[in-house]
Amino acid sequence: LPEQFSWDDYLKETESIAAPLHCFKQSRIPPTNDFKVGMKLEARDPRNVTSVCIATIIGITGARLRLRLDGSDNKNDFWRLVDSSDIQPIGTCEKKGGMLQPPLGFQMNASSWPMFLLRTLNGAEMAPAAFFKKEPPKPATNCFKVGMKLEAIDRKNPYLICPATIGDVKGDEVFVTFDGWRGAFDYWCRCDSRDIFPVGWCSLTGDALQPPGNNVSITKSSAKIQSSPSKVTRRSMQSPQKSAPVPAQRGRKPGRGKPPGQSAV
Ligand code: MLZ
Repeated sequence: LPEQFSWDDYLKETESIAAPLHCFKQSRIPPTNDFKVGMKLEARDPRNVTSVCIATIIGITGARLRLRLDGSDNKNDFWRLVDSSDIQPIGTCEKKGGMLQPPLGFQMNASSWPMFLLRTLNGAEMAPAAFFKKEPPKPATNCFKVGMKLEAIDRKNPYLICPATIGDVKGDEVFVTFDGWRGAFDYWCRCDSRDIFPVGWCSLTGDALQPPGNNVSITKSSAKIQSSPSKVTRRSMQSPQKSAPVPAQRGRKPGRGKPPGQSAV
């Protein structure tokens, strides 16, 4: 069996520190996830954020729900924290005077939406209001510093949470770099993004934290053989930028897209 990833060891090996809890828009203690597969709720359509739609819980992972919009296909599932402001109990939209909308890419004729809505809600198991948790407050400032470690959602594979390093800081934004993946999955996000978590989050929620990519695990085993890691080993265990600068990706935004030969899935 492969050795289990340990943040304690990894922080020592990489001589780095974990980003402090107060940097994140996450609750100090992850919210409990009482939801069950099959329950329905209202969710903002990620592809059409002015629409509130009906969603069904397809899966549960840690403090997150895997959601599928009713009337949509199975190719556009998305994940939300139980304390996300993007989800609410069924009936909330109507109470606020709004109307439930068909999802972008509604599979049927638009004229069949009212009947579809009635049918999908008929006899549905609705997620109880008490299961929805209040969104945590925003951090007062962007207090991330380059080199700090964190856990982050891989936006190309959003079910995965992976070890990451702050690669850059600009205003309210941070550049999230994924350890061991040579820049292929890196992205900029706001410091109050719900996609980034403090070190230790997954072990608290029961999520499976992914191990760092190969660029790290290879050097990790060589570090053991050599008893004291060489300079090269140490550097390659840090964030991708510091170790192996990714060749300029012409015509692409920095951090988006992948270097040749590396598959996204
Ligand atoms: N199947 C993919 C997963 C990569 C996940 C990387 N996360 C930062 C691959 O092996 O390319």
